[in-house]
Amino acid sequence: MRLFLAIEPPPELRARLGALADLARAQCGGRRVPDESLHLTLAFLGEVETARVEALTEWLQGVSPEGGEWRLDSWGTFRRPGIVWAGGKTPDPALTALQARLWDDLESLGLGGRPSRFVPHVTLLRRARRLALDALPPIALAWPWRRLTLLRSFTEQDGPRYEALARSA
Ligand code: 2AM
Repeated sequence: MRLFLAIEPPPELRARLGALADLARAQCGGRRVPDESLHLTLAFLGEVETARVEALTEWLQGVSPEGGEWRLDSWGTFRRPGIVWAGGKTPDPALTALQARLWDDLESLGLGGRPSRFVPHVTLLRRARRLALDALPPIALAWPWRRLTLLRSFTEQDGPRYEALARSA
């Protein structure tokens, strides 16, 4: 099954990010990520054998990050898949340290796929037709976080859907 580790936004922030996604959709076209799917990916694991999921779940339940507050102050794009995202102008040190620590653990569990760079972001649009961010308003949001979620990704006709399998302590 296709898995990833993410941080999910608290409800109020989820709605605010959804409002940003609406603004971006009006400006750039493409597919808006539904509110319930908005997340910050920390580690994309790809296809993982079912037999490994129990060990992953047990590991995650023993992880207890200190948490932090991620400041979102920037729009961004990934050109090739036409992604428009919200994130930080500079990488958040606590998230960067957490991502590195998670990959150390994941590699000890026998999982691969550590990316060469990590750009913390929340994908708001996919397949945008225009990557025109200049008319969008400035972003100033704070995201208090602590818990991590192991999510399973399904592909449905209208895009990906996610199911939470486990959470950190
Ligand atoms: P993103 O939207 O935060 O960029 C679940 O599929 C999530 O994992 C996606 O939302 C995407 O995160 C990330 N993801 C999907 N495919 C990926 C890949 N091939 N490499 C890295 N991350 C990927």
